[in-house]
Amino acid sequence: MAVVIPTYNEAENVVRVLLQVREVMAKAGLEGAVTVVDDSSPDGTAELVRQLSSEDRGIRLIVRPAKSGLGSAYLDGFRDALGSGLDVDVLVEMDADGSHDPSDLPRLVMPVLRGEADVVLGSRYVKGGGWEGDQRLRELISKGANLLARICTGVPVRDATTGFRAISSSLMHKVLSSIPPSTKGYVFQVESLVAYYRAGARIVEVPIRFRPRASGKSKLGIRDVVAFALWNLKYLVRRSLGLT
Ligand SMILES: Nc1nc2c(ncn2[C@@H]2O[C@H](COP(=O)(O)OP(=O)(O)O)[C@@H](O)[C@H]2O)c(=O)[nH]1
Ligand SMILES: [Mg+2]
Repeated sequence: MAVVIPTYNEAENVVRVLLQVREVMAKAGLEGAVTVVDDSSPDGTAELVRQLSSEDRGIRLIVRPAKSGLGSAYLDGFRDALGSGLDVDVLVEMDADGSHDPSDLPRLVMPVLRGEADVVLGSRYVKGGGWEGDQRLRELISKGANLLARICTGVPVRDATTGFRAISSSLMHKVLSSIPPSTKGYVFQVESLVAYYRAGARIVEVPIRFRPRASGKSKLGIRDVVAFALWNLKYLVRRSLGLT
């Protein structure tokens, strides 16, 4: 497996999450690596990861010259994993900030490894999933975003914006070139999901508890929310006109 973690200014979080991911992988017998895609964070995130990667070959680092968005970070990480020559059967998207619990990893990847699913979404909106701590505004925005995405794209899932997911490598091979690298944040999550769905992927949801970020600030803001709404409305129009 290959876990891809995009980072921008996550120096206070990245070491903990990497060590936890590697521990969970070892305990569950999941072979592979975790790759951090850092956009030259001014807080020195990459140096911390480089240090760890010199001690553990299962920790890899890609440094890009400038902040270029979540979507292209994931795509660069996936391309690297698929081209690494390692036997990668499943790809995982995960945040660095502690919102995603590394101990959920086995539940996320096993359906893909067993051949039962092509995409597994870590879902806040199926039984057993949800939000931890005080994140009421984010929860409200997320629920609105998911309602909009379900109406506009027609993809029948509960949590289309989740950033904790597993994707089979063979599916990714098929769709990678059709996912626009330009899209950011929440749009990337929905646009990639639409690509999987249209490729005929078997998509399942497993419950996750989404925790507040451990330290630092969210990089996604009101602009991303507006861009998300506009993207969905445009998609709805194109879909209604039979243009997609
Ligand atoms: N490489 C890279 N990582 C990013 C960028 N924007 C966000 N991230 C990372 O993507 C993950 C999710 O971002 P976050 O700010 O927590 O979004 P939120 O959880 O929706 O508030 C975190 O690990 C961020 O450090 C970016 O432009 N480039
Ligand atoms: Mg976050």
